[in-house]
Amino acid sequence: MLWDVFCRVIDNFGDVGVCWRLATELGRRGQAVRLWIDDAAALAWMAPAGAPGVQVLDWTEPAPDLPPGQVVIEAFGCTLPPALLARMAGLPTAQAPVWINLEYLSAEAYVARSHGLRSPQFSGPGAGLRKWFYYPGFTPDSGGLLHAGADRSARADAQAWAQARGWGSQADERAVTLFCYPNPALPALLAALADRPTLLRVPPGPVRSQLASLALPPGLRWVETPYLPQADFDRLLAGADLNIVRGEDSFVRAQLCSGQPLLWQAYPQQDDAHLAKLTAFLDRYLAGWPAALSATVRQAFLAFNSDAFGPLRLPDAGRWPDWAAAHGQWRQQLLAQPGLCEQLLRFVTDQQAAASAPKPG
Ligand code: TRH
Repeated sequence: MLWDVFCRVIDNFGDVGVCWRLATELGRRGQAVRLWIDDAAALAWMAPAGAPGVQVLDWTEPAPDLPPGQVVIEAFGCTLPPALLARMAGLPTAQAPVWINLEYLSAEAYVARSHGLRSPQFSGPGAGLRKWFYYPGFTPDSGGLLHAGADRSARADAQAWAQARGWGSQADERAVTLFCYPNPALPALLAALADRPTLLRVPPGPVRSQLASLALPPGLRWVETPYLPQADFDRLLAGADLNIVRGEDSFVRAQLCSGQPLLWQAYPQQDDAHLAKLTAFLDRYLAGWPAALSATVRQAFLAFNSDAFGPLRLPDAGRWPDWAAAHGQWRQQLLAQPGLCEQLLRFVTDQQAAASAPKPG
């Protein structure tokens, strides 16, 4: 099938990162994908080699007036070009593309309620069409998670890879990825990490200037990692002892590519909406964890996302194996569920079959 995926970059790299993963995973499954993107700059380092089956196209205004593919994905409600909608609406129902709005990830209860809902269009250039809401999520009643990269790199291979790049940890050091937004809790985090020698691997971003402005506690050191292709970024996560991640895509990769724990800084939203997202995630993630570990980790996540919850502490160094074991069980639980791409393909096939089935009467 031919898929048109539309992506508008709001800020940072999550919009393009998620769309690129989706496109490459579809391509790997034999689908043809046109990825329309309004700002492809980040793909120069995220995807320098491209991917089989994926064509990247400039989403200019007005967008090129081409016949649509069989599936049209509107990532994160980015609003499709009016001319494309008009073309789609002009097709007989059985030939109209399956139009999907791929939503942001959340663990909140509305995801299961809203996943797969239909939105008939009554006005505008797409009048007569229907759009489907597709919600990624952590549970079987959601649209699932993109599994891409989960099996890319075993921990030992990823560690050897980091060593070869000059970012290896020494024998007694633990390795921590630090990919977060500037964060008032950073000094407390560094203090909490200082109970053992620790190497921080820090990708590009404003947190580097914050780090540079702080006096590092003894035993901590940091190295800068460059912008990496997405597959190498996954490797960076796979080889670390703790991944401090942000936004959406690195947050998911830290759960699927690594059996070692994570700490997440949610993308800050107005009215603290991200805190509801965070607590919904923690309720699922920490379910069944030993009580003391769960309480410490919950507190660490909360304090890392809002100074209302400080101070930030981490599990003691001796508890890290338990922390990793509990995280590893969550990871296995996620990997046992069908991935987003597999579910999405089934969803599309079902909608196509329903659209071309003879109508009763
Ligand atoms: O960059 P993010 O903060 O992205 C966002 C966006 O701000 C978006 O608007 C918001 O809606 C969303 O978060 C919730 O964090 P995220 O989602 O982790 O995206 C980072 C992407 O960049 C991810 O796909 C991994 C990729 N990446 C690399 O491939 N190589 C690298 O070296 C680095 C640093 C990142």
